[in-house]
Order: sequence, then C-alpha cells, then structure tokens
Amino acid sequence: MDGTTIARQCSLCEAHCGILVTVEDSRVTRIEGNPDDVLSKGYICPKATAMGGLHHDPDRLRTPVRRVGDTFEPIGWDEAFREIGQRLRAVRAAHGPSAIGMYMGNPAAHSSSVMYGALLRAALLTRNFFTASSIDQFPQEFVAWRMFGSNVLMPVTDIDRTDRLVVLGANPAVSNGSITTMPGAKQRIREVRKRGGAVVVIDPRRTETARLADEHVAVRPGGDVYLLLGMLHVLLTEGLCDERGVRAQCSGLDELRALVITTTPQRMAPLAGVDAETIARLARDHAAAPSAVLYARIGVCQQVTGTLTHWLVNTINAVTGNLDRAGGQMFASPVVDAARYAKYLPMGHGAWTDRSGEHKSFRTELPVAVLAEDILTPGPGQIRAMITYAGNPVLSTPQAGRLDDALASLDFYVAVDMYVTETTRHADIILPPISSLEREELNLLFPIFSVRNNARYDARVFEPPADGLEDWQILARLITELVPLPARRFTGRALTGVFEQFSPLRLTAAAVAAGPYGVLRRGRKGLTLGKIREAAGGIDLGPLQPRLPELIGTPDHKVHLVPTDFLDAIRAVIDEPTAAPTPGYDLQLIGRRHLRSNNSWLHNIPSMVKGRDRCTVLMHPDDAATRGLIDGDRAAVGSVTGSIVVPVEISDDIRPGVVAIPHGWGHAEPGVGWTVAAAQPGVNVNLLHDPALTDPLSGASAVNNTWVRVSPAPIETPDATSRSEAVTAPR
Ligand SMILES: Nc1nc2c(c(=O)[nH]1)N[C@H]1C(S)=C(S)[C@@H](COP(=O)(O)OP(=O)(O)OC[C@H]3O[C@@H](n4cnc5c(=O)[nH]c(N)nc54)[C@H](O)[C@@H]3O)O[C@H]1N2
Ligand SMILES: Nc1nc2c(c(=O)[nH]1)N[C@H]1C(S)=C(S)[C@@H](COP(=O)(O)OP(=O)(O)OC[C@H]3O[C@@H](n4cnc5c(=O)[nH]c(N)nc54)[C@H](O)[C@@H]3O)O[C@H]1N2
Ligand code: SF4
Ligand SMILES: [Mo]
Repeated sequence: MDGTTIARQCSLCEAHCGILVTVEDSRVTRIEGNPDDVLSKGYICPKATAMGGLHHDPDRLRTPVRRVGDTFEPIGWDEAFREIGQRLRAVRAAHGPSAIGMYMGNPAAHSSSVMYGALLRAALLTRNFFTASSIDQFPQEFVAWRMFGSNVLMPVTDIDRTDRLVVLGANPAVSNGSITTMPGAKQRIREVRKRGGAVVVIDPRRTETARLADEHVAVRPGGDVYLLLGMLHVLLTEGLCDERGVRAQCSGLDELRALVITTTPQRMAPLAGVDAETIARLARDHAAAPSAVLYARIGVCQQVTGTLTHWLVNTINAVTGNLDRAGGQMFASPVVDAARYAKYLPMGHGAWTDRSGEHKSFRTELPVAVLAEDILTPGPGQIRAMITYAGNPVLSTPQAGRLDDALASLDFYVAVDMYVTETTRHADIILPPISSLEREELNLLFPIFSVRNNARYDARVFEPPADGLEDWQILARLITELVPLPARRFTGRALTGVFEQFSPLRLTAAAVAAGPYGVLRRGRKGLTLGKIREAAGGIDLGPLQPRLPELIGTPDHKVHLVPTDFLDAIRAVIDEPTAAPTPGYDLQLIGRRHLRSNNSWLHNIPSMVKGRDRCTVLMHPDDAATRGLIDGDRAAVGSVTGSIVVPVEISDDIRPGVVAIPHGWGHAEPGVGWTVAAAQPGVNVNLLHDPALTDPLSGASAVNNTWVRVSPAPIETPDATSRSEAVTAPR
C-alpha cells in the first residue's frame, strides 16, 4: 500500500474524526483531516498524528510476552493461550467463577472487538467485572435507564441547531465532545453565537470552552446540584414551563414542583457558590430561548451527586420543552438502533453487591472503586486472577495506592494490551493486539451519540502481520480456553473456527443490512456495509429527528421526571448539604484534560509530550500567595488517601479555593515499557482521590471534587529523577 493515502478515522477519542493517512515506504508520512468526512469535515486535533506514532512506536508489543522475574520475554500465541487456559481454569476450579476478575478500559469502546469483550464477560460468569464506565458515564446511564427506560438512551445535545448552549462540567473545546459526539466542537460552539444564539459555561475553571462563551459561571465544585434545583424552582414557580406539552411527554411534574418549592435561588446560592440572581437568570433565559440545551458531562458525573445532577439536567431540558426537539436534547437514529434493543435487556441494578455489601452491581458490573479491595481482602469471593483488556486502572482509578500491591499479589494475571503499562507490568502474560491502523471496522457505538446521523467506515491502512491477532480474536481464544470442553484440543479448535465465522465485521454487516436503513428493510436503495465502505468520508443520514414516545422503554411510554429513588436521595442532599470540607483540608481538587493527552496512554509519543511539564497543580494567585508559592515551585498536595509532589502553575482562570491536576500521569514506576513517557512521568493524581467517595446511586467514582491541602514541597534532592513524584500514601 506504499505511496498511497487512505481515508479512515482517528479512533483515539469519541469524535472519531475522519483522517487521510499517507503511507510511503511502509511508514506513515502524513495524517491530515478528511474534508469529505460527513461529521468532522476536515477537522482534526493534534492527537490525530499520534495514530502514526503509536503504529511505529518501538515500545509497542508485537508478540505475546511472558513474565520472567522482573522482565518479559516473547512467547508464541499457542503457548501463551495454553498456559493462560491452564492457569485460569485452575483458579476457577479451586475458587469458583468470581475468583477471576475482569477490567475493561476505555479504548475497548473504540473498536468493534468490544462485542467479544462482552462475550468474554458472559463466559466468565464472574461477579467481579469492572469497566472504566464506573469512573465515567455511569451516572448518565443510570439516569437514562430510570427516566427513559434504557441505559443507552443518553440524550444527545443538538449543538448545531440550538439557540442557547449551556455547558456544565464539560470542556468540549478540548475533549471534542463525549456522549454527544461533536468533532470540531470549537467551531460548532462559535457557530451557535454566529447565528445569534448564546453560550454559557458553568465550570469552576475558565476553560478553553469558557473562552468561547458569552458567559462563564464559576460554580463551586459539587455545587451544580443546588444550582439546578434553584433553576427548577424558578421554572416551576414562575410559570415558565409549558405544562400541557410537558404532561403529554412526561409523568411526575407535580412531584417535581412539590420538591423544588423550597429550593429557592436564595437558599441554593451559597451551596452552589453562585449568586441567586445568576441562578434565576439562567432559568429564565433557558425558558425564553427558542431552543436551549443544558449539556453536562464528566465534571458532574464524577461526583457523589453524579446521578442527581444529570437527572436535574435532563429535567430542566424537559420542562422547558427542549427534550426531543431540534436544538435541545435529542436521540440519534443510527444504522444499528442499539437503544431500541437495549431497552429489553434487564439492567439488574443490585442483582448482586460487592463483598462489603455496600456497592450494588449495575449493568452486570461492580464499581471499579472496589477493585483493589476485592483482590486484597481474603475470604470467599476474593479475586485471585485478573484479565484486563484495554485499560490502565492503576493510573485511571482511585484505589488509595493499593492496586499495585493488589495486582502483584494475584495468582495469575493476563493483560490484553500493546504496552507494558503501570497496570500490565504486573501481568504474567501480555497479549498485544495488532495496531489500530491494521484494523478495518464500522464503529457502532458513537453514532448513537452523534450530533448528526451518520455511518462511517474505518479502512485498513496496513496489512496486519501474518501472526498478528485483533483484540476480538484474542478474546475469542480466551473464551475458548475458559468454556468447559470435553476434549479441549479438538473441540477448542472447532470452537475457534466457529468464532472466525462470526467476526465483528460480519456481525456488523448483518446488523446494518437488517437495521432501519438496511437493504432488508428498504430494498435496493437500502444500506449495506459495502456501500458504507465505498464512501470515503462516510454517509450522512441527516439531522437528528424527534423519536419520542416510540423509542422510550418505560412501561407507560412517558419520560419519568421523578424516579422515586431519586426523590429520596435528593431530599437527603437538600437537607444535609455536601458542601462541608473534610477537616484539615481547605481546597477542592478537580481534574483537567489537555488537547495532546488522552487519559494515560499517549505520553509515549514524543509529539504529544513536547514542551513544558503538563502534570501541574493549577491554582489561583490568591491561594498560591497565602501558601508562599510561586509559579514553577514544587508543591505537596495531600488528601486523606495520599500525597503527591507536583509543580505549581498559577492562573486566575481557576476559582479561588479550587485546584486542578490532570489524570493519566505517573509513568515513573519500575518496569514500565513506555521509555519516552518515563522521561517526563508526571504523577498519579488518583492517589489523592478516595475510593470510598462514590455516587451512591450509580456507583461511579467521585474524582472531580476531593478536599486537599497544598504546601511548599521539601527541597528537591539532587538524585530525584522525576519532576513530579508520589510521596507517601497511608491515611
Ligand atoms: N482522576 C481522574 N481519573 C480519571 C478520569 C478523570 O477525569 N479524573 N477520567 C476517567 C475516564 S473518563 C476514563 S474513560 C478512564 C480511562 O481509563 P482506562 O481505560 O483504564 O485507561 P486508559 O488510560 O484509557 O488506558 C487504556 C489502555 O488501553 C491500551 N489500549 C489502547 N488501545 C487499545 C486497543 O485497541 N486494544 C487493547 N487491547 N488495548 C488498547 C493502552 O495501551 C492503555 O494501556 O480514566 C478515568 N480516570
Ligand atoms: N484531549 C483529550 N480529549 C479527550 C480525553 C482526554 O483525555 N484528552 N478523554 C476522552 C474521554 S475518555 C472522555 S470521558 C471525555 C470527557 O469529556 P469532558 O467531560 O469534556 O472532560 P473534561 O475536559 O474533563 O471536562 C470536565 C470539566 O468539568 C469541570 N468540573 C470539575 N468539577 C466540576 C463541578 O463540580 N462542576 C462543574 N460544573 N464542572 C466541574 C472541569 O473543570 C472540566 O472543565 O473526553 C474525551 N476526550
Ligand atoms: S478530536 Fe483528535 S483525538 Fe479525537 S478523534 Fe478527532 S483527531 Fe482523534
Ligand atoms: Mo472517558
């Protein structure tokens, strides 16, 4: 394929921007935006070039490796699978199915192999299944399930048609949108204002998105739930809601009104950290705009009030008539209509709990915050073997620094990953998939959350090596090793043969053909996978369309404005406000993302880490001054779970009393195979976040609001190798 340019997508984040990859002499020589891409229209961010960097990275594993002492040595696939099978079956035979735990990380969702991740999860029959969702969108899924009857029905922000965009706890100018797939978010935000609309950003930091807005409201971290209750009070007591329209679409308006009778803006203001006039004005302007949409994401998911906040967001959109209408919150109509099918799946909230009995399962999994505990605590149900797939939970989840020890203590651990990371360095065997540029597929997930209906194909840039396996093939082989078979060598081979007939690509082709736009429904004019493949920039399927009540999964086909369990929970939050600091700690720690970083795994690509250290603590000048800190100083940041040392970055973009540190750093651990990242390792902010702080409804980790204290760090010792470092952990 030398000297050619191939159209596909960048699969690093949800935007999945269309890219043109030029290859000469088997090397990627250029990656640029594809102007013909129906969704991204030529936009790419600086991370797109990392797709080439990852492919050519000498540190990327290309063959399975097995631990020998503190290092890894290559082994063959068959030998690896044989050993994995023996070890996992032995653990299961001795201790039962839940003794094998599994963690599935974020990149799994970016490839169609995720279907096999779900199959492996099913084959394990374990209670100890975890994913990155419980530190990400769990609250939004929980709300979608309780309000709309299906966890997949997380509404999409119709940014391209709205007259008023209010962003709450999201920074799409950097993240390019999440659960609202909006490549080129900056331009889309500018367009709102160009067509006469307004943009407001509610965020403790004046973010890159806030800079594009008409107004920035610096809410107190965790204050959103009160701000929204204040807004609802104004909307429902000042007659600003279209009662007839809302009653036709929703149930529970009277209960909602009764709830917010006492949540006046005056009463909510100190809890929100936003003055009462602003709260009232935000409500009135939302109601007055021809169309308006509140768009909220992880800044308000990763809170103990995550579910309640996202519930109030959807509720405000609904009572102002902005649910299921152009310019408001809508539902997409993708080529494979997963939302329609998902509503028939049992959500099984609380089907089982973790071993402490405190955390309920949701969507067949347990909150990741209990992972280290479940490995380290002896007794029935203890995890003794682990499978991780496309995840780096040592850096990405709060475990009070205990996950390293936990993973090291396992009887057996197999990782499906192409790097030796802070997590996989503990594995007995690592199984690397081929690179993304060697895959071809149709992503079925993100079109469900896209701002326009579309179908876009990912073409292969490089032929995979003869002995390379895709993730789904690796996962299928793991399933084969796990299912009880009468004659393993013989029937195992037969089973692998069966899986090969059901590749994700084939399953996708069948689903597209049978889907709402497919040939089986629409005849000759309908879509096939082949037709989508031929369109180098994808196929545009038009703007989002109203889909209620037909799509909804609630028994009465109405939107439930006030699910009963939410009512009890919100009353507790109103009666006992969550604003009080942890004694001894005086600053609230939130997160932040950078345009050249993607969670934990792009720091080994030189072009992504060039320039100054980005793993810094961002503080307001007043907070720095009272602590005698100046820009570039090293500061110790401590919480109830740990302490880290990071350089100080001073900026009045951040609300006084709040500090921000990015996650995904901390690459200085011995044995990590990221040689470039190790030179500028940063430090793991999740050492500061308390695993005990979770959203009691969904189980999601609250990593966007932790009480910390900051002080000058001890003088740096000459042999210190990293500019940021973890110090001590214990409470
Ligand atoms: N404090 C704090 N913590 C956070 C967040 C935060 O805002 N603050 N954000 C959270 C969020 S939203 C998320 S999504 C999580 C992410 O959490 P994780 O998914 O656990 O972590 P990642 O950093 O995405 O690590 C991905 C791993 O997958 C590997 N990988 C990449 N592509 C592939 C592939 O195609 N196949 C396989 N098999 N492996 C692959 C990479 O090498 C890397 O090791 O982090 C969460 N953690
Ligand atoms: N460049 C880049 N893009 C990414 C990623 C990345 O790591 N880097 N990760 C991808 C992933 S996995 C995800 S899930 C998405 C996430 O996409 P976003 O949700 O847009 O992620 P963040 O940039 O972390 O934005 C969260 C915002 O919430 C604010 N915040 C924190 N606490 C509070 C609070 O209490 N109230 C309010 N109102 N705001 C608060 C923070 O200041 C921050 O601006 O991004 C995706 N895109
Ligand atoms: S926004 Fe950047 S990282 Fe995300 S898909 Fe587009 S080019 Fe890739
Ligand atoms: Mo995420």
